Amino acid sequence: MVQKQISTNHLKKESVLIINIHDGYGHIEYDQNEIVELAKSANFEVIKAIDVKVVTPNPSFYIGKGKVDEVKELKTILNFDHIVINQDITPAQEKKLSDITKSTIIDRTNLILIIFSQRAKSYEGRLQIELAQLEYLSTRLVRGWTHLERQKGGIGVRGGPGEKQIELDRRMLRDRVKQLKEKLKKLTQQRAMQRQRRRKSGVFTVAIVGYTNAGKSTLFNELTKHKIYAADQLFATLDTTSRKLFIPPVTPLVISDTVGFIKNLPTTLIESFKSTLEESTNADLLIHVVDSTNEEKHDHINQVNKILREIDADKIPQVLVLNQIDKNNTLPQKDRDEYDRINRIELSAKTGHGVEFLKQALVEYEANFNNREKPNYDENF
Ligand SMILES: Nc1nc2c(ncn2[C@@H]2O[C@H](COP(=O)(O)OP(=O)(O)OP(=O)(O)O)[C@@H](O)[C@H]2O)c(=O)[nH]1
Ligand SMILES: [Mg+2]
Repeated sequence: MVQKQISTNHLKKESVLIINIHDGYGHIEYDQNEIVELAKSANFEVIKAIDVKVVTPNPSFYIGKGKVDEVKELKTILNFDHIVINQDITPAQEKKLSDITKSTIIDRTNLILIIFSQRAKSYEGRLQIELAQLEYLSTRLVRGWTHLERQKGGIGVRGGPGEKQIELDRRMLRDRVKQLKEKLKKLTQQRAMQRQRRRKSGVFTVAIVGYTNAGKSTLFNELTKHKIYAADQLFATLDTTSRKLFIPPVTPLVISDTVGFIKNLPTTLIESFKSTLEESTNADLLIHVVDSTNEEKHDHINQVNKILREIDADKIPQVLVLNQIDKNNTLPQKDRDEYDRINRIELSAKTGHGVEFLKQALVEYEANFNNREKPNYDENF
């Protein structure tokens, strides 16, 4: 039994072997670069990535027996700490694979949970990630939750507490889940009240949404001259930040930077982060940011729209922002739809080129939204 625990704030980087699953016909469910980026974003050192063909999953290990032997051999040579697998495998397969390779197994959901737990800064964010982790653990009965309690933020605990211990853990887990849900409910109500106040005052609210690492925070910073952490890593932003934005001479609005989306965002996370995601659901306009240089950009756009549908935000007007045009040296551009609304902008959040088109779009949407004589706001408010 492997007793090793995945710590989430590594002083010394822990190392991982990545197993990329594909079906042998060039079809891969997940982008291979993405799983490497996810592992790096979780602060792991990626020692090696191997491609493994799986046509029919092996019931015991998910990957075939021959591959299991290869991984065992790699373990003796490379001595990595954990195995990251770009599939969500069953708890039973995970346990068998872990025992035979003497490594902790981190599936895609667990990896995303680890990143979220490292990033959560706000009180609400921490409650949300703890809830998501516990919901994830509750499906994996062999894991000892009490260990998690001792090491806050830790996840992926292996080890075999006795039956009694598991029962005890289960009860504690249920109690804690209940407690967390109650605390989060209160916070959600507070947020709803804040939004209601905003609505009453007729403030136009805009949410910047998009795939992780598209450049949402960079764009938010460029628009608001704020300094949110923006970095070349997945899920750099976890907590929603809202700022008032005055576009001279008249438009006052509230703009929010939000958590990034990813393909098949684990449902435990969607559930737990509902109130954060609701910041988008309740916006009057969405700025959907895409990294225009990413080969997977069409898939990313579809994935983001899919999640927006899941959180009932798909009816909100959207401006698609194709970001990072500086990388291709192309010129900023704006397009309008059949109602003459700006619906697509090519810009660079980094250099600021084309951001004036976005500001123009915001002014127009806001004017439409309020459809009223606008008061003369002081530019320097
Ligand atoms: N060259 C170039 N790089 C950009 C541009 N916009 C963002 N980036 C870079 O892309 C990376 C991700 O940017 P962020 O603003 O953190 O992206 P995000 O969408 O907020 O990402 P998450 O919060 O992790 O979901 C950073 O390294 C930015 O410097 C751009 O217009 N041009
Ligand atoms: Mg961000």
